[in-house]
Amino acid sequence: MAYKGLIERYRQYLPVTEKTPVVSLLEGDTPLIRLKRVEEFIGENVRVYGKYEGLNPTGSFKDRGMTMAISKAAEKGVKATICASTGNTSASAAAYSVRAGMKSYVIIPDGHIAMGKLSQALIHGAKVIAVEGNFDTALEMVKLICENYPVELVNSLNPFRIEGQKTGSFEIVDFLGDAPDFHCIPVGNAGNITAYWKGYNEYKKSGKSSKNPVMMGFQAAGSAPIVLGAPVKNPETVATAIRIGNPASWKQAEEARDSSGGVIDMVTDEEIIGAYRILAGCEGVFVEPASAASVAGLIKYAKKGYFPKDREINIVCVLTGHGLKDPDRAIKSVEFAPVTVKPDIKEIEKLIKI
Ligand code: AN7
Repeated sequence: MAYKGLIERYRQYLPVTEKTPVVSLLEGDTPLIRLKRVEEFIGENVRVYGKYEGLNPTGSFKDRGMTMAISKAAEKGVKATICASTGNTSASAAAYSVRAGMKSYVIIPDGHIAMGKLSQALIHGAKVIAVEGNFDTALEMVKLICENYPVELVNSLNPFRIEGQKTGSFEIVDFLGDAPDFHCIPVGNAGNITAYWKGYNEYKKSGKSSKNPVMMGFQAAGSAPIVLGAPVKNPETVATAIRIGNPASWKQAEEARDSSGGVIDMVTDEEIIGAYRILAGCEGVFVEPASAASVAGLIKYAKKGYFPKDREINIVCVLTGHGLKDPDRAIKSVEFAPVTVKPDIKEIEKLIKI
């Protein structure tokens, strides 16, 4: 049967009824790609998979939550949505809102949004407001607006976002036949780790899996409030998507870590860019820097000897967003620029070494 989006596929696990007008762009159903070159860093007993969420309609995992949030908003008769965003939420909110005939407002930290994401919010017709300050300031502003205006909050504080995003776990279990042993994921506002953990637990309860994975969340070193145990006033990282100093789902992320026996740790920008280049340059998988935090964390923990050697294990890394979101970073991350030559075949032949 033709794929109809994640709400239709997982309807029985989601808070929707026949009355919910489903707003979908056929999100979800993303591939789990075996990452054999990454496995070389880990060990022969390990299979590593990347859940390539960059293949969602707006290029990130946010679409999973947004199809739910906007469908439920449409059910209520909402006319306008608002979010604070490091970029991907705004791209997704703008696309799904316009599809549902709603206005969308997005508040972003001035000067720290990757070009691809900003272009999406604008072309989908969102009213984009840049505030001086970071994501955390933007989210505070959004919460205040929501107290005073009839506008729907579509950040992951909206519980329907988490409901939609938990389907990522369902897809992983459906593909592997059981939950993986370890689940590595970037952590920013901590909605996604919360959602995956909820999904794994619900699937286990319904008998679809026999175990839960150990949850391993990774923040960027310059934006690691959960690791440090205190909000970070001026978060900094090349991974602008996770440049967040005071995550909304902080407690839930700690809960996922503690009840799975996992970790929330940090990776440096250097480690993030290293993993970013391995994924694109060795695996053919182009992700945005924040997404590479999951693989950077995996490599860091493999080096420490964290993973068992005495049995076969499956590890899933969530690759949360597409590399084309942030083309500037890709160009800055490589040594070679295009070489310009005269239109002379000899000139070109000099550069080709086969
Ligand atoms: C590619 O768009 O917070 O821990 O406003 O875009 O659920 O916040 C994005 C977050 C990881 C972190 N990877 O997820 C936003 C925003 C990518 C992201 C995260 C984000 P959460």
